[in-house]
Amino acid sequence: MNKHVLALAAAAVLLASCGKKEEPAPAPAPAPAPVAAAPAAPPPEEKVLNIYNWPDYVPEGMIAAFEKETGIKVNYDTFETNEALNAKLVAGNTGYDIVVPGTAFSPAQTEAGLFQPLDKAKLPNYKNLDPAIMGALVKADPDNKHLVPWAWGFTTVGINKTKVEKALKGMAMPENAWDLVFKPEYTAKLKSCGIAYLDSPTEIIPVALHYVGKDAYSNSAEDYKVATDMLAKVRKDIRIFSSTMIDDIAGGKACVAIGWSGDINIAAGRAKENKSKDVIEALLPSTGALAFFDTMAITKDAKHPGNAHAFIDYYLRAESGALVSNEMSYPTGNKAAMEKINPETAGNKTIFVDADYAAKLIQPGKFTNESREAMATAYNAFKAGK
Ligand code: N2P
Repeated sequence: MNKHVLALAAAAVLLASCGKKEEPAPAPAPAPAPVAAAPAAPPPEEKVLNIYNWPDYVPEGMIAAFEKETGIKVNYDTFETNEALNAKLVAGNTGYDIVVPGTAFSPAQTEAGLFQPLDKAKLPNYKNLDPAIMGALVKADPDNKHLVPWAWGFTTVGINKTKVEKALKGMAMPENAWDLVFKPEYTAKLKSCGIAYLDSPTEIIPVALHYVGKDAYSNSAEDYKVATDMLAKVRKDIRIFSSTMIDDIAGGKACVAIGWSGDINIAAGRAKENKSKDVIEALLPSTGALAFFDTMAITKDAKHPGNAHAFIDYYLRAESGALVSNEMSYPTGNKAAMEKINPETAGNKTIFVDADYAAKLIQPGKFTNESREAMATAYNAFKAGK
C-alpha cells in the first residue's frame, strides 16, 4: 500500500514536470504572472480538544501528560454504550473531535460519512500499528482511512469465584461459562450473590444469539426471537444492568457478569488492592467469546482536527499503547508497544489470549440499521420483563 502510494506520488510528480515542459515558453521575458492569491491559511486552531470515550479506558495521567506537552486543553467526556455514542453522531454537531466507536457500530458510521479521513502524514506513529489488527479493521473501514485502534478485547463472563462457588452449593461449574448467565439452573442459584449484564442491546443480544447457537451477528428477526425467548427465562434473576460494573464486581455486589475482558481484569486487580480475599476471574467460555475493537475516529465536523491528529499520534506512541494494556488490561493494537508491556499483563491469558482461544473468538460482524432497531426493541422488552 505504501509502495502504491509512493508510486502514485512519483507518477504525479512526473506528470507535473512533463506538463511544465510542454508549456510554450513565451518569447519575451514574461512579467511575473498574476499568481492567484494562495488560499488564506486557516486560522490556527484554538488549543482545545474534545474527546468522547468509554469510561475506565484511559491510563491515569495520560491526558494530563498530553496537555502538558502540547499546551492543548482536553475536555474528556464519557459514554456508556455504542448506542449512546451513535445517537449523538447521527444527530451531528456533537462538539467532539475524537470519538471511540466499537465495531458493532463503526462500519455503518464509517459508511455514513460520520468520520473524516485521517491525514496519515500527520501521524508518524501510525507505523507502530499492528498490521494484523489493521487488517481486521478493514471490515469496518475499507482501506483503513478513518479508524485507528484504541484497544480491543472481548465480551465474556466474569466471576467472583469465591462467591460463585459458595452460591452454587456444591453444584459443579458448567463446562460452558455462558451457562452461568443464561441457564436457569445456574442463574436461580447465582441471583443470591448478584448477576450483572452489560446494559445495551448490541452487547447482550449478540452473546445471547451465540448462546442459542445462532450467528452472533445475525440480522434475522426470527433469530432475535429465539435469543429473547431464552433471555426471558432468566430475566427475573438478573439484578444489575450496567456498563460500568468494575466496582460492582470488585466490591462484591455482583458475583457473575456479562462484561468486557479488561474491565473484569481491572475489577480483579482492584479487589486485590482492596485486600479482598475473593478471587475474581475473566472466563474463557468453551464455545467462544465475542471480540470487539474500539477505535478512534475524528468526527466529520470536528473543530480541532489538527489537535485531534496530535492526540492520535501521541496515543500511537509505543509508550502510550503499553500504558493502555498495563493499566486498563486491554490488548493494544500497537505492535511497537508489545515489548513494553509488563510480563504479568502480557502473560495473562484472559487479556492476551493464546492462539487456541484466539481462534475461538467470534469476530465482529455487521448489523443493518433495521437489525439494530429490532435488537433494541427486543432488548428493551426483555429488560422490562415483557
Ligand atoms: C470500558 C471499556 C469499553 C470496552 N471500560 C467496550 N467497548
